[in-house]
Amino acid sequence: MGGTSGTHDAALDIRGVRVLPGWLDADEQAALVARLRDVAREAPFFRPETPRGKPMSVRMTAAGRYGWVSDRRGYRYEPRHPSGVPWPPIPDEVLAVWRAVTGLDRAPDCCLVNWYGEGARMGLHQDRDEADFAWPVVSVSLGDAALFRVGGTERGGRTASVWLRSGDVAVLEGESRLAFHGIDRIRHGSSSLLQQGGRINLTLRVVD
Ligand code: MD3
Ligand code: FE
Repeated sequence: MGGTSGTHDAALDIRGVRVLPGWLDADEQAALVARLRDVAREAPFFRPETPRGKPMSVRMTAAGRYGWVSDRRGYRYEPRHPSGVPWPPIPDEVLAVWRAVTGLDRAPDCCLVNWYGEGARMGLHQDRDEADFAWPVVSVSLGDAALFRVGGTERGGRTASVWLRSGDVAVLEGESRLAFHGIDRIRHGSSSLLQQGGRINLTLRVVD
């Protein structure tokens, strides 16, 4: 997958985040979307609430041993979808991306699926609900382009931005693992990959 096709651009480094533009070709992207439809059939997208009860603009679901959820009880990993069903397994095609870009034998525990419709965004935050920050995080972008912003490990520091496009893969490891990051906006309608439009981001993490 990806690296074998030889058609993608050279990796770029943005504040320690390794971005692999065009890692997935169009057929690979379409295959992933088909697998994600299967996931969403078993574990439907839902709109999490912040602990203060504000609905998030991003819709979410997950696959794997854990999914990330947020509601008035706080942010946390859970072994089940809010409906009570276990999360479906992470699709093999997704695991293959993780193995190819990390070289790790250890599989991720969680494939968070974020779906950004028109106007959805994600504010600057750190990912720190996992037990061991030595494991990398891998992100796969599908559908509309997104303006991704990443800073340092302190809130309020200098940030840099890059457009993530469909098929791009980002690897967060080392110093970038605890960087503040977010999605400022989506270029709605910039891709026709998703029937419903918008952007899907897969975030692969080792949780415990
Ligand atoms: C940088 N998602 O789900 S993925 C998230 O595009 C999240 O949906 C964004 O941030 C999205 O938590 C960004 C890229 C990403 C993921 C984890 C990171 C960037 C990261 C962890 C550390 C630094
Ligand atoms: Fe994050």
